Amino acid sequence: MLGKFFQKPDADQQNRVPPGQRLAKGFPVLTYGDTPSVTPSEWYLKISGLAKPQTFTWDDLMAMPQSEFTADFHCVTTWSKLDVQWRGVKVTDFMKHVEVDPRAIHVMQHCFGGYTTNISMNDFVREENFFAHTLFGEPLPAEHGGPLRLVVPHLYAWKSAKWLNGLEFLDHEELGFWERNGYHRRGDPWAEERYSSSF
Ligand SMILES: Nc1nc2c(c(=O)[nH]1)N[C@H]1C(S)=C(S)[C@@H](COP(=O)(O)O)O[C@H]1N2
Ligand SMILES: [Mo]
Repeated sequence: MLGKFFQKPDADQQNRVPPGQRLAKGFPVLTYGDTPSVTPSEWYLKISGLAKPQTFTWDDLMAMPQSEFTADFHCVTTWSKLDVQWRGVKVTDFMKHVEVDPRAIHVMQHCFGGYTTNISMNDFVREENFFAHTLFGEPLPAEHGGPLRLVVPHLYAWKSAKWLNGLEFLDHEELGFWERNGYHRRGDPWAEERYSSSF
């Protein structure tokens, strides 16, 4: 049944919907806990762990090259949304400003509100990943992670931290919030990496 909240993919969209996913009509909000309220002037992004310690401000981020992105979004709770339009800073452009120790092979994303999620360096530093501050031409709404979130289109969306405020570089894998609670370490939607095999 599709009903009010889901729609059938068009013929040309079918191969973009991963197995077990349905297309959402709107853009659902998926948050564990409260939505933090953070203004751009209060926002910061702290670099820690195996990298030169630094804290980026909103102005620092805005001074970096700004790009437009169109990306598909896949939540592990089985809804996907195609062609979401964002504006922000490419991870690869941002990382030109960060001095990472070559031993760093994993990254922990930290957020206002305490959420965490882990990602390998290879999955993090990809050409199509970005820090988003604009959604469909409007400032990113608080419930979708404003003022700033990460977007990692090739993994389930729990890897795309909202209200991002820290990147911790690690020489080993640590598990974030959902990963400690049964979600998969990596979360590739095309391989249906939904849950950790030990659960
Ligand atoms: N800080 C934070 N980031 C988060 C979450 C969260 O609860 N807190 N939920 C994740 C999950 S499970 C999904 S599906 C997406 C949802 O993004 P949306 O609410 O913009 O649709 O954000 C991810 N990032
Ligand atoms: Mo999700």
